Amino acid sequence: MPKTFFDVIDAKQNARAVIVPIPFEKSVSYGGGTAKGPAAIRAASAQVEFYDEVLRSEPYRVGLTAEPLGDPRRVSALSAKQMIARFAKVVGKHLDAGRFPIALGGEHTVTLAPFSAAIERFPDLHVLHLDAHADLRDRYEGDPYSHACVARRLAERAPVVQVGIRSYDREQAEALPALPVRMLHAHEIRAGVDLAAFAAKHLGDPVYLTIDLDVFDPSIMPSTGTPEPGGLLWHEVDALLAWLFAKRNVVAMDLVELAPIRGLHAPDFLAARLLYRCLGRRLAQ
Ligand SMILES: [Mn+2]
Repeated sequence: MPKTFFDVIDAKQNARAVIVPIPFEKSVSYGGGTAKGPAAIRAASAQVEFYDEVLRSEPYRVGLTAEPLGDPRRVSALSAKQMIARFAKVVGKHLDAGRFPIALGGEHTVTLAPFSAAIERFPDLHVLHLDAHADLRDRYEGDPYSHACVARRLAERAPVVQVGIRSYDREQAEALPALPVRMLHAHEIRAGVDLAAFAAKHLGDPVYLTIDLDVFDPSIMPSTGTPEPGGLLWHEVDALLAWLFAKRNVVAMDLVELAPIRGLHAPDFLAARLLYRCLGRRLAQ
């Protein structure tokens, strides 16, 4: 068995966190490949040191388990509604067992599965959404379940705080004032607006966290379907996560939109490292 933190850190009986791969890819708008994201993160996770130098601990020791990787073709053959229903049930089962679920996409639409499970159990849920894109379209090419509409679907059910945004159209800009959405642009962060202070002011509790990996700058995260220049860097995102997990009750999260590029390992490793850091920060609570 390969030495991966998906495999090695398997404590099914008393696991406090669970990784739920959802290799679903349906509504590609530019580059594809997100169905291969979970497998690439698992492969990269074999290289992650179990000792976290920031947290000064070995997060895996508190117990981590994972659902099977799943077959990308079979999962992607589901309709979005079927995918949401199936994986909401899987995530709900783990929430009821007291575990912290992290779903791995797949395209951003997969967020609606763990989010649905979470808000059924935490009706007062708030969303923190890290992304380059606002994803606030009501429909995209006629599809309300397109990855380009995910934040709009979330905002129908919970207040949303968006961070790192640097791409949306006029229709979304005009819809924004009427939506329960607070947006912090990437250029405002670069101009010195403090991420944690913004979140502290606008983000309620408990929290669902969704991270579209294209929130990172393409220089460190080129492996996404729709990269945008001017993104966030590793320590900026980690500082926000440090604040978040210390100050809010994060009940579930996802990491989506990794579209691995063959032979380019650094972005896959970034995703694996981010996953491990989130687990460590959550389980240290
Ligand atoms: Mn995005």
